[in-house]
Amino acid sequence: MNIINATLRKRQGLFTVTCDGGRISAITAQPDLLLAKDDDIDAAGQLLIAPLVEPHIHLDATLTAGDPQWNMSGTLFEGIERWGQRKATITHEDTKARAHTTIRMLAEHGIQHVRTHIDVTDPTLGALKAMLEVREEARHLVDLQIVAFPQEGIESYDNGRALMEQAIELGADVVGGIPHFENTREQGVSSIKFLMDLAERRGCLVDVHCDETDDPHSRFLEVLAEEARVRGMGSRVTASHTTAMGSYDNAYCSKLFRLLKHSGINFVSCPTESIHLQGRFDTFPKRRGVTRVAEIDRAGMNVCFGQDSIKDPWYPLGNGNILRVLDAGLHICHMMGFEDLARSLDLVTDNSARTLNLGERYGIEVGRPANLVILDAESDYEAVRRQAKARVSIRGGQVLMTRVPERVEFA
Ligand code: 17E
Ligand code: FE2
Repeated sequence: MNIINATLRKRQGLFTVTCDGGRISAITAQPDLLLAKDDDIDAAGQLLIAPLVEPHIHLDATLTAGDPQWNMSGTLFEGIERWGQRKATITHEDTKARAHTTIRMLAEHGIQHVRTHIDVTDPTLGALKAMLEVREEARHLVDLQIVAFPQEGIESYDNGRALMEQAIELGADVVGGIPHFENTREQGVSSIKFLMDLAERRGCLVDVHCDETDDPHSRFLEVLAEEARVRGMGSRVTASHTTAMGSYDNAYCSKLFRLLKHSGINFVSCPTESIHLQGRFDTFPKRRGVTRVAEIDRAGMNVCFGQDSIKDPWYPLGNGNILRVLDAGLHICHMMGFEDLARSLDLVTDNSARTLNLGERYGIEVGRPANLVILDAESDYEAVRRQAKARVSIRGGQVLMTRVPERVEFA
């Protein structure tokens, strides 16, 4: 199969990308526009990209907002309390149905790689068991990485350590954490040592909800980064949210950034979620409550954007469209200069793939899996400005989804 007349990011001209046996077999520069023949797919000069990536979403909690009660304060902590009420009633089938519906919403928007945080502070590990089945059942749509996420703490939840170990034993891919929620600073620190030991021992990736608060004294990021540095695990470790960094002063941050760079860890920011949940204890002036995305990026470190929630106890909106989060994130993080806009898709494609350690399983290169998306725009800038839709999504060299563009007719 050939995809003709494709614009590729960061390359000049038009290309034909050829897929064979589920892999990309050739990338050929075209001198001119070609006419489609046989089973060619015509990109018509639009962008052909590696799939969009969702690096951070809670698929166990998705589509539960207001059930049984709405989060009225809009804080992270009320979200955790409301989720606790819903968690008491989840069933295997209910969890699977909501996760499958959400994965279809993601796939519709050209996403084919997903990392999901699943709450394992539950003596039955019910949501995790459901999600392990979903990971297999949804394979034709997305590659799913499951994080064992201790929503109510590792040290401050009964049997928290044992539940984390069991979750990895059952087949979770990534070790999670939530040090800022542990009862004491010491527990936060020991939870990070525990989870890094577990990940190192079991050969797992790490993705910690880290300092998701406006409290400038929440400084677990330095602990996570140092553990990653000493163990040489930086590229396998991710710090999610790190919203407290938006409240750290510059003197501390300048010291912190040196360590962060040495550690080589990755960052995920969820800007729509954080602008909603943070700043809740401020009057005016009100903090943005978002980590220093532009500064992390400009310091040469890896940072990407995630959605976090779709209609759950923490965040009532969301629809699976990661370009909506990119749009909001660029605004919120002051990344609207031309150079940022011109490479903005990095934040939802290549940078996210690096966070997920996808390596050679991702990217438009000969020999890599033929997972490709045609976006209805000719550049990153236009894609984000016009909120371009995925027109065709190809997975393993087969068309997975096509979208008929909407047509507007004036009277
Ligand atoms: N749980 C948490 O601790 N933080 C979040 N942002 C969500 C769930 C969505
Ligand atoms: Fe999260």
